[in-house]
Amino acid sequence: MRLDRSRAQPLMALILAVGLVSASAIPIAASGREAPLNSSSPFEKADRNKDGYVDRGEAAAVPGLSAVFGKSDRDADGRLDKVEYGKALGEIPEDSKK
Ligand SMILES: [Ca+2]
Ligand SMILES: [Ca+2]
Repeated sequence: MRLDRSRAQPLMALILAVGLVSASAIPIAASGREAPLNSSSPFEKADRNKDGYVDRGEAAAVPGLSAVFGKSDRDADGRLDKVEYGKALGEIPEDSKK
């Protein structure tokens, strides 16, 4: 009995440690400056009509985006594709995102 107990405890500690690490890794990864690329991506949300671009009207719904729209529209076609949108989000000052 004593043998089983002393062997089980390090194993339990390992399982607990692994569980803690994998549980805490998620918030750490998500707290980065970039928007998380999960199922509800900000681009999909901003692209209301699902044409694959965020136009100025759609950008108006995203706080701070209108101010950086022109700068972020690299090919000047009047709309942001996914790459441009990602860069635009990086351009928005933190205090205008709230
Ligand atoms: Ca659109
Ligand atoms: Ca563009």
